[in-house]
Amino acid sequence: MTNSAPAIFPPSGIGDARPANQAVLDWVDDIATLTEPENIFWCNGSDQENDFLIAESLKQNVLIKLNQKKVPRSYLHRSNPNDVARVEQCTFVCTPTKEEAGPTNNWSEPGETYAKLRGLLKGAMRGRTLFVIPYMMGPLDSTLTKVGFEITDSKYVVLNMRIMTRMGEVALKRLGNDPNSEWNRGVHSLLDVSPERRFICHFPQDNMIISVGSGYGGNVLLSKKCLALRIGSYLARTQGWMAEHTLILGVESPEGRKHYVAAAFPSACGKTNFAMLIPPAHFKGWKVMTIGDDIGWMQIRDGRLYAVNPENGYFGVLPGTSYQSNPNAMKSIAHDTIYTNAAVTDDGDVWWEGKDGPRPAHAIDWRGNDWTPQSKEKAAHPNSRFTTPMRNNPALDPEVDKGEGVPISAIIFGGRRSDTVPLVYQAFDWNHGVYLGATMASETTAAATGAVGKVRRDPMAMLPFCGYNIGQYFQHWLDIGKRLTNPPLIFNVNWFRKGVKGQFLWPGFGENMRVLKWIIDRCERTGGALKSPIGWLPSPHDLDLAELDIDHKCVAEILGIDHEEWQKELLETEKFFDSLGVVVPEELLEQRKQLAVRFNL
Ligand code: OXD
Ligand code: MN
Repeated sequence: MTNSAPAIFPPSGIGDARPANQAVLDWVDDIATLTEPENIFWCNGSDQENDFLIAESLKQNVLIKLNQKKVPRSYLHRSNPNDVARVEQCTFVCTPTKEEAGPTNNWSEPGETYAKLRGLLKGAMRGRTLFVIPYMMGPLDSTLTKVGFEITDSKYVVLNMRIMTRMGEVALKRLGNDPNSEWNRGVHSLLDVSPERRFICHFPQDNMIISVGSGYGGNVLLSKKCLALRIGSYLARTQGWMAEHTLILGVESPEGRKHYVAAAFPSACGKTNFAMLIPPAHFKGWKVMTIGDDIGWMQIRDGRLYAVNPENGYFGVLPGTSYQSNPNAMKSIAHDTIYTNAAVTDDGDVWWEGKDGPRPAHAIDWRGNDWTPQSKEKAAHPNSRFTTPMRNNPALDPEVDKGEGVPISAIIFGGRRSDTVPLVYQAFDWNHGVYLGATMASETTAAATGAVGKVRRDPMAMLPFCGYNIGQYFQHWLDIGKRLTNPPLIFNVNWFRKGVKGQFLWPGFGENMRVLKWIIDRCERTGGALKSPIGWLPSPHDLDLAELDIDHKCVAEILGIDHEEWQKELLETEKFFDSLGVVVPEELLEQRKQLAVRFNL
């Protein structure tokens, strides 16, 4: 089924959009000679091409038809059950030396790795179609925008890339004919979708990605984690900009004053929900609008940071998404969406745990088996996903295509922490903020294979995505700060703190507007705060809690700092910095020392 990818033969006028750039043609020739496909399909991203690929995918069971009245022009894909999440243990940064990849990346020597991958790719596309996808990351007229080409033998990848990137003619135009222009080479092959032959390899110096053995989005939509973050962060450092795992949202007051904030949370910690937040009734006239839900590319202009969203769609987590948690996401995915590893109800609708309404009495689960509420297994995989165009989002910010980007007033770091970390606090300055980002931690989720719920340090939510040495990455943040005359304020948030009885202390979702409002007040220099050892903390009356049904004790608890917990936290950050070795910049060690002093330790 999804493990095989038989060749398809398009009618003329489809699949023949050869680019003019000789460097691309030569590279495709090389990969085609190696992989020996049945035919080559040059994608142009047109509607006609998309319809053809959907029809073929339905024939070959790569897509499953849904009830078109319930979810128009939407389809389900079931991935191989061994292939449902990002695989960090199979992800490599292949720099000439191990030091360049640094202590947080798996490293493998480029020469040997190319040889191994070429061995795996030899004849890998026999009997299959080789698709060439030209795509562009970033708005049409942005100086940050990058062009990439992905070669793949998966129709699912082509269909998803069309949603997630600006694909086709625009990318070819942007690239032009100069054989020396900068563009990313990405090669993907399903091979036999075997975990033993699954490698996601990045060659930053060559602007090259090779991903084999997987069909899961995060491993194979090479535009996203591979180019926009891993290779992107490498390019960003050498070119003086930033590629970050951040949502970007705009927030407008009833008076029409607008701020943009970027927020870095690890995978499956609510970036999409925050980016699409609908303010509660109490905040009449306030609007939150989305620039992006996962990745921000930022550059300095006039001493400020300006951000663009390089993507064109959302690849979000389904479980827990509902009209209650995220109405804008629900409206976005109501049509023209690809669902991956969701369940299907008897009337052909998609279903996942946490969707509105009662659980269906019967469904077909994500593996294709019968499911009832009595089943032990989940109906949808915990990392089941939607791929949907950003233009479906009713809260899309009007500036989303603006090439120069939007000015960032605040950067927010956040993770899933049951204890220790208060609801929100503000760093004293940029370098302190970099320390907050560098030491942030979060409980792991189903977005990557491995244990769920384990606290791990995830600096700037970039642990799995920083394409070079993490120490140099920290230094890059510090260096950017030196170039900013009007830097964003930096905050840390934690929606997930629990009380003694294990209950969440904060309602989250739309109510996070109250925290966002305090952040905006701080940016406008109107919000009150208390100086604490960890940073500026709101007191309960600095937060607008009107019309919120919350126990005052919970508010005090969620804003509280427990000295014992912070003593432990300081030890953990020391261990973390020690584990990174000599690469941690002196400035961050100093920040840690000062924090200890503020706690009288
Ligand atoms: C994602 C992730 O898919 O971070 O965005 O895993
Ligand atoms: Mn992400």
